[in-house]
Amino acid sequence: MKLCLILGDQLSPSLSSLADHHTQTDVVLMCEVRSEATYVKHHKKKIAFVFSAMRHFAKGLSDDGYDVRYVQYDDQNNTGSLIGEVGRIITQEPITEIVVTAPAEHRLQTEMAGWSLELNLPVTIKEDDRFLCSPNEFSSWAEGRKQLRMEYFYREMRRKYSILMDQDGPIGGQWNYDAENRKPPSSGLVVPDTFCAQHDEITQEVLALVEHHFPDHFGDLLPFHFAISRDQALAALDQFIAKRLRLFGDYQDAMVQNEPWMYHSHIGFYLNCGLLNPLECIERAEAAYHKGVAPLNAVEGFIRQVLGWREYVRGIYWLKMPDYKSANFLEARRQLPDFYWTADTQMNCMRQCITETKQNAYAHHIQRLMVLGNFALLAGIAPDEVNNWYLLVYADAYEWVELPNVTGMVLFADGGLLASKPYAASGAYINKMSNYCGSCKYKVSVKNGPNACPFNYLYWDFIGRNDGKLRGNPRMGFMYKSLDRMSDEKRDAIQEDSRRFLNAMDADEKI
Ligand code: FAD
Ligand code: DLZ
Ligand code: SF4
Repeated sequence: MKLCLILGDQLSPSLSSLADHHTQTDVVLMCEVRSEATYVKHHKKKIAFVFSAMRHFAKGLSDDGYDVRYVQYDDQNNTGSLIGEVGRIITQEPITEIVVTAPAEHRLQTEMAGWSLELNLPVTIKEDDRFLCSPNEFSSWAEGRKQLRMEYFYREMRRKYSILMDQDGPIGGQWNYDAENRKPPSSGLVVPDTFCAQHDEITQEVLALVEHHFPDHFGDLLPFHFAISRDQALAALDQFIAKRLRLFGDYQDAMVQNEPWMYHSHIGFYLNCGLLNPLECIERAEAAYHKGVAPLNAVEGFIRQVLGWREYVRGIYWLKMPDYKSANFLEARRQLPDFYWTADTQMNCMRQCITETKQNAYAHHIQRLMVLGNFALLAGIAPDEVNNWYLLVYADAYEWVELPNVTGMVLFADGGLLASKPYAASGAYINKMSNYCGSCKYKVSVKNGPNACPFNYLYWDFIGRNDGKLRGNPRMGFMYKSLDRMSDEKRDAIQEDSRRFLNAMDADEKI
């Protein structure tokens, strides 16, 4: 009798561990365990989402004739860990082999490598073939290359899957339409609502359970509207394609006060736990282009995120772990300020993005990168602290995708493996791409002094502080020329403002 263990982010009917499953003789095990729910203190909405999606998936398997053993979180006999639950079932059933699809996170793969010895049973770990590029394929692509640029990887993937191709070349003649995708928000945008699922009894039970067992976890549990089944996730995808894809490209980088969802797809939650598979999302978007539902800049932009960035960051993760986790090229050591948890800051952009993160377990890419991440980079916050925050606050967060985005893209902590230069920016960028600055206590046009936008002086302080590490970067030459041209008084003012601001932040004063 085989035991197939299915994890909370493996909710796909096509899962490799189910491939040779005999419903008459084999069993499936799924368990809600303390170890997974608390290895970081996940946002309440994320736990509710994963548990509800797991319960719905298990029910679907049972309806299809699988023998599913489902361990609920508050089951009296729940041991609280995956190995504990596997250990418990093998004492009750004549299990001869354990099969599992490779976990997506390194910590769990390492743990599982020891299971066979600990449990005294063969444990087969199958490749996770839900991704479009395997770790081996990525490592062959990376071999011998000086730089691992996403753009070249993405072109290979376009060719491999024949997506948006016109014979050997890209449809429209260009691989990338990003230059058209940087429109600031125009006033009067009417952003369509995001997908809102109704609760059923299973979700109601899970919500009560999360409220009871995780009261001190970050974030608002209600309102809860995530899709929790494959059918609902497909409906969310279709709604994106019909209503938002058309303007996805134009407003991809735009941020608007009290508009958390903008024209993004909000499918990361569903892709990462297996309710959607990446190729079906790509193919539906491509079909929308051919039917004239959405223009090429939008469709190519969306496909680049899923076929390019998503697969690329996973490739980097498996290529570079475990060392990647301790990377700290810029030697950033500061603690994460408390306002990342409370949103209690006078910086309106930060307050907006943190408040929306608390409410929705979601923020879109530019909020994550150019507001929340940019601040952490400029203020020199330690990579461990920043990674912990990102891994727990977003409902789509798993280490394989979170870590390269934070350590590589946001913090430049890998020294430039993923990004060719730090994504550091002053208040001018945030002002251009959002309407946040109009409602801020600070003045984005002021460069120094107590009323100045902190991003302005922190930006130059960051450049000056990291001179030894960044001056040699060819893409930073212009910045260092500008710094060199500054008067001593100007440089002193930047340093003084930054010192005052960061000291106040470290002392937990409201800034
Ligand atoms: P859309 O903007 O609609 O994009 C469509 C899809 O493309 C996403 O669902 C996602 O699957 C993929 N995608 C887009 N950008 C990226 C990227 N940079 N890396 C990987 N996939 C991408 N994404 C996660 O899935 N989990 C994370 O934990 C996560 N952490 C991030 C942390 C930081 C600091 C940054 C800058 C980005 C992070 N991202 C993460 C990438 C991206 O921000 C999210 O995928 C996206 O915001 C999810 O919202 P969406 O589904 O509306 O995406
Ligand atoms: C995210 C998550 C949570 C909150 N809880 C569980 C759980 O109780 N049981 C489970 O099997 N999986 C859970 N998950 C998803 C796992 O953390 C995920 O499978 C690993 O991090 C590997 O990516
Ligand atoms: Fe953010 Fe500065 Fe604009 Fe305020 S002025 S919202 S701190 S960028």
